[in-house]
Amino acid sequence: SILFEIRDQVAFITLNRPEKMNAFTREMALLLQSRLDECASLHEVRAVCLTGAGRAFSAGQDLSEVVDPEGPGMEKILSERYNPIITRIRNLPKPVVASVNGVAAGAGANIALCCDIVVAARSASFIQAFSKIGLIPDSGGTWWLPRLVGWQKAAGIALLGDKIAAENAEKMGMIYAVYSDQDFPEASRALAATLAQMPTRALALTKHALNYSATNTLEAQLLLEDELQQQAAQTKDYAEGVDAFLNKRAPRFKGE
Ligand code: LHQ
Repeated sequence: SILFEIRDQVAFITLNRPEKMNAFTREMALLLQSRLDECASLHEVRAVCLTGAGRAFSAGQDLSEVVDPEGPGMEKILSERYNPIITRIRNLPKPVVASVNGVAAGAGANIALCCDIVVAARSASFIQAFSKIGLIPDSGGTWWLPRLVGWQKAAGIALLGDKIAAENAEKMGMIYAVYSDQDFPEASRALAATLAQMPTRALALTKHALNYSATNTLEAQLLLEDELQQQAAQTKDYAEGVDAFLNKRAPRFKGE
């Protein structure tokens, strides 16, 4: 249900249950967690690209599973399946691109939104489908939405559960970029490949700083930047970047 392939130092993770719009079964959610762990530990992986097979990115939790009387109650679903996916993506010391090929609904939308850079095909869309079935936006949705699009848009999107077309999502700052359906596969692959050739440790430290910016005071953030910058300045990639600049040549970063 999940494909995994490493190419050009990018780990491509493809949600692969296209006949059910890549809706997450328990097995799939746990498998995604372990693939993300692999991405964190494999030295050769310097960027991650998360996408879906077929016409959806993901329709979120498989709803046929939650009506199973033998299945888990609500008290376990988020803590066991989705919350660990979100924290893994945020704590992964490498950039994660959500390459949203089609509709992203429910937890599927919010897994996309927590990625570092979210890009989408023009025909893709985002649906906070939760209110339609009597739930609340989970998997970090209530945290990200007001930060990404502001309070009013966030409230409207969360309460109404409207379908937001990719171009609209881009205009309101929910996602980074939209590509035509034709350009999308190559453009999103190239974006991940570009990130994989960049100074990986500096990107990880940038990600760390952004994570803290949401809750830090300015003073605390300035201290954190100071500390992280000293770490960045000790990397080989920093020495390479400065040397390449001074010698007017292209840098060759190794992620070290
Ligand atoms: C599905 C699903 C799906 C099963 C499409 N499940 N089969 C947290 C805590 C606890 C419990 C619940 O969950 C959560 C987290 C969540 O994610 S809650 C939100 C769950 N997701 C939704 O409510 C979205 C449900 N899906 C849809 O609204 C539509 O399917 C979308 C808008 C995604 C796509 O619509 P269409 O393009 O019209 O496709 P479709 O509806 O015809 O779907 C194709 C097939 O996929 C169909 O199966 P079938 O056997 O009839 O061909 C759907 O039943 C199945 N499918 N989503 N979540």
